[in-house]
Amino acid sequence: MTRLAFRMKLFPGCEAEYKKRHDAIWPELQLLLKDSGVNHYSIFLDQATLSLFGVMSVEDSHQLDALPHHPVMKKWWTYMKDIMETNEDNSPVSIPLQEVFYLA
Ligand code: RM4
Repeated sequence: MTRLAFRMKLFPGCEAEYKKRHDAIWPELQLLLKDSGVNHYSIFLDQATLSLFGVMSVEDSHQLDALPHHPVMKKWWTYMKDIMETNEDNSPVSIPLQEVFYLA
């Protein structure tokens, strides 16, 4: 099991919409993430900077390699691109974070 964390960026004024879309996350995306070995996935918002901090446990990080190519993931990223910073392929700009402390 590995813990992964990353930072993304929300556009100003999109805080409520971001929360609303995640409260109604598509069941097929939930299933895809679970099937990819993702557990305990949280996204925290820093309201001062609009940074989004994603934190997750994964059984094997290589299981995530196929995710960006999956139609459901691509559809979600396209759906989200109007409210957050994205790359050319619509995936969110995602900066990996280094773990410096963990208390189990
Ligand atoms: C985020 C972003 C991430 C996705 C979560 C569910 O806004 O699109 O890539 O894993 O939603």
